[in-house]
Amino acid sequence: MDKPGTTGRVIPALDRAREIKPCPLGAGESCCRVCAMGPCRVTESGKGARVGVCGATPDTIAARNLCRMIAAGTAAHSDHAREVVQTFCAVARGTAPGFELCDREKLSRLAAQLGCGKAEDPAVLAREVGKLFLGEFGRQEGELALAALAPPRRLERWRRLGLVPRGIDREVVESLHRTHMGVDQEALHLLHQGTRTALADGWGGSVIATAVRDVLFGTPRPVRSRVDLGVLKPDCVNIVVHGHEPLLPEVLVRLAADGEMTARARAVGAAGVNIAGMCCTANEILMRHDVPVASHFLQQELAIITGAVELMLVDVQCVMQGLAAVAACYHTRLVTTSEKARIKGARHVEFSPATALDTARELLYAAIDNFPNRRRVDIPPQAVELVTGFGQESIRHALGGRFRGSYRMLNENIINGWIRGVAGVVGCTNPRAASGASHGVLVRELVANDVLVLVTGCAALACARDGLLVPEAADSAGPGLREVCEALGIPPVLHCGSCVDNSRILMMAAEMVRAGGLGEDLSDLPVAGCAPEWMSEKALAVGQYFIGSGISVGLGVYFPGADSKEFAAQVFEGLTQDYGAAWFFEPDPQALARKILAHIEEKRRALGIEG
Ligand code: XCC
Ligand code: SF4
Repeated sequence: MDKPGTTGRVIPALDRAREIKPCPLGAGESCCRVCAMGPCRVTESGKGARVGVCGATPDTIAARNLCRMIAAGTAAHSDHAREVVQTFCAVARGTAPGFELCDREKLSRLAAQLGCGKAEDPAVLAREVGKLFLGEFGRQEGELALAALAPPRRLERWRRLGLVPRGIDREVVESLHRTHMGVDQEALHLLHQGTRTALADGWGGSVIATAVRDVLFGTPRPVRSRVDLGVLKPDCVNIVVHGHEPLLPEVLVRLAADGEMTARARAVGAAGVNIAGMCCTANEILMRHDVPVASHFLQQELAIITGAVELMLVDVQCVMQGLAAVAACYHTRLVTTSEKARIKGARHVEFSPATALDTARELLYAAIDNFPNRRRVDIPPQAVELVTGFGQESIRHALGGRFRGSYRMLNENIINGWIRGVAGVVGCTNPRAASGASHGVLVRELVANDVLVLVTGCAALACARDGLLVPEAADSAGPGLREVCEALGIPPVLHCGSCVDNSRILMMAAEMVRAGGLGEDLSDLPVAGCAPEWMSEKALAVGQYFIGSGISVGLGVYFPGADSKEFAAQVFEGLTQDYGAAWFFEPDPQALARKILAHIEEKRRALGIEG
């Protein structure tokens, strides 16, 4: 693949990762670049400085770096949430013609839960809910209203520790302030602020994003679909939607099914229009419309390399700049759609709620018109079945059994030992890890030991490619879990959506506490989280809000700043005292699984249900 103006070849991410070695300064050691007396590289042992020019110690620098990464991750999730709420408000005002309030029942439930009134008119109710949600971003004092969704014990603990987030934006700004040169210089104090910020993501921005999209586009129910590059169709106009905001893709999916588009596609010699998802946009439209998935983060460039993609639409987050160079070697049109994000070499067609229908139509036309420009097409034939669509509502239904309407039956199955516990496996795929392969190894081990696994993000897509998201995968489960899955007809690994949908996992854990029998706080539950192939700062925000909520989290790849012993002692142990949970680090997927299993058994023992 030759590319003019570069070193000669365009190499996708996997090859680039081989060429570029990770910087050792950034990973384990404490590298600080927050002021121009540095950058300072400090170590606790061996050669080199013990403190930075300003006197900052390695643990302070490591905590400061982590806090900044959490703030960035929180900002990403929450700014996405803001975008969705703004569209939601526009729909409520009647100024977004391409959208409607799809799940009105969830809207009423939300309004009741949040004390937003009982208006009969859904538009009025939506305006109230939208106003409350928008208020959560700019709140200056008091408590995030959504923090009240946490179990009372957890909320009490947060209050005692001063961890209840005020406003979402406020926590992000304060984290950036505190990590500026010469402000907060005590590792634990910084970590607490990291937690408060992350909680504003987990119980704030992410809850808002999930709830609002469910109301707008429908609350997911179990559906079947397919994943991998084989979902691209050689005889169709292929459009890949990539990124995180499902707003424009929702309209696009609807419009593509229109007879007019099929007729237009036929006129250029194609059989029709085929839409496939990538990364978390994929998870969104997969969950709600069973739109097939071209796959996870690491496959974005490979989709274009099939030569079969007429148009790739990208919005925000996890979009590799390398796409532009790869697209330039093919006929693929790369289009950026968010006001926030542009890529040199890509065309920009901006999404706005008011004109979404026209924009979607224009993009569909552009894709169809591009079909005759195809050159060689080479689509790998693989595509694997999966079942998706699990959230707190559908899991309550699927696992409800005769106790329909509660999590009682899940808890009963955990108490009687058929299911040992629950693990959330989340996050990205990373060429520094086994590029998606660790998920299969890890999850198979968990499932074989009767742990029910909930997956989101690219971890979910990696598991799907591994064939783990179908009911038949129960064959590889331990005898207890297999029995439960077979009785209910569900897979042992439940796809719960995109990365902001990690909020669904939190809500499910809160429901488990509410259903009784497994303690009174989230930290009592035999539950753990992990992100074996994380790469994005968002994954750290997610991990920190799980931990702040009482659920321990294992990280793969590397743990930033872990060479500082004092910092490591805090994040891997010290936090337990305050939160009842901490991080653990384990890059080997098999060993990570064993650590999660040990953690679950320890929680069971503490609950007195080890049998
Ligand atoms: Fe991005 Fe959400 Fe990671 Fe995938 S999992 S690489 S963050 S798309 Ni969120
Ligand atoms: Fe170095 Fe301190 Fe400046 Fe960081 S803040 S770059 S440790 S002098």
